[in-house]
Amino acid sequence: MNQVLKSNDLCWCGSGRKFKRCHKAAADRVRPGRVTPMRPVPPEIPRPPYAETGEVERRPEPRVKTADVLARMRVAGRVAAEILQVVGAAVRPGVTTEELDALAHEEYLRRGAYPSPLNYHGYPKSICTSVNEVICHGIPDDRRLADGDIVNVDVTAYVDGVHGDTNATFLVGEVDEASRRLVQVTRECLDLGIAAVRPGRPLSDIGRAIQEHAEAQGYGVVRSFIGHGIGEQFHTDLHILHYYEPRLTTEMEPGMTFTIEPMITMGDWRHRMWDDGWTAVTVDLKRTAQFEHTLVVTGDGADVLTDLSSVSSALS
Ligand code: EYL
Ligand code: CO
Ligand code: CO
Repeated sequence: MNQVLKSNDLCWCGSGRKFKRCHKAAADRVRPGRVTPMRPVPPEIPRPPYAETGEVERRPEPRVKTADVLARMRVAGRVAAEILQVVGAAVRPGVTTEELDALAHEEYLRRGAYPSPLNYHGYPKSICTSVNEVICHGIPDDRRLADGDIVNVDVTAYVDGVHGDTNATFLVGEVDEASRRLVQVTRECLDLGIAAVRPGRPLSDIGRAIQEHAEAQGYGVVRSFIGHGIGEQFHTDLHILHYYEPRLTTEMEPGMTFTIEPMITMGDWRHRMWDDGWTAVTVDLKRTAQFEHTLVVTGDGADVLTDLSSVSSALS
């Protein structure tokens, strides 16, 4: 389509600007594809309450978890991390996001896990796959990943009554330097957010660390989608902002569990929703990346529950 014009050619519109600085993003933009019906989960796999109806009822849930809940969350976190690793290894040019979903679905079932996204508020798939300008909640479909794309894969596993939620952005084939830098800085934003976790400190420390780094690198921080408390429910009322909000004075306490999942943009951080009601894209169609971990606040920092390389996970 747009392959007639190379990135550095003058744009067809007569602006006098290079194609890549003008209409390239619009020509390349991700479009809604064909979505297959929900995949079944065998009855022997325990399901969260919303699995049948798609309706999510919030129940009160302690922010500080019991040792029993925490032990189960370590398992759910590790399962989610393993599935993310398997799916990430399958990312390559030519694969459809639907095929990644099918692979993920199989990997959940193999581990006795229910895919938490499936039928959550009616969401139709077992993972989210968010390509290029898609900020989050992209629905796996028949679009083939193309050389040069970036794709975020978001996995949440429900195991033994608790959820573990993690995501990462993967490079598809040869990716341009600017996008690779976006992905790297986004990973650093998550790491800095985690490093800001400390008992007795306000939750606002997390967003401040993330926003300072992102903006110093010339990037935007998405405001409309946030991290969240997690445990027996996929989302609890604990809100984790990725930008500085001084009114977020809630103190972090040992045993609290939540996700940090910054979405960082090359341009405008504001989003538009596709007509499907799920897929959020950047308003300027510039690329965006995201990384996510589930963690528990410890006596002196954070313990990441969805990190395969962490010592605690290895020993649990
Ligand atoms: C399903 C529900 C609107 C996820 C997360 C999948 C998507 C759009 C309603 C948050 C909210 C994942 O925490 C999440 N990801 O890290 N909804 C989610 N859905 C969905
Ligand atoms: Co997630
Ligand atoms: Co999440």
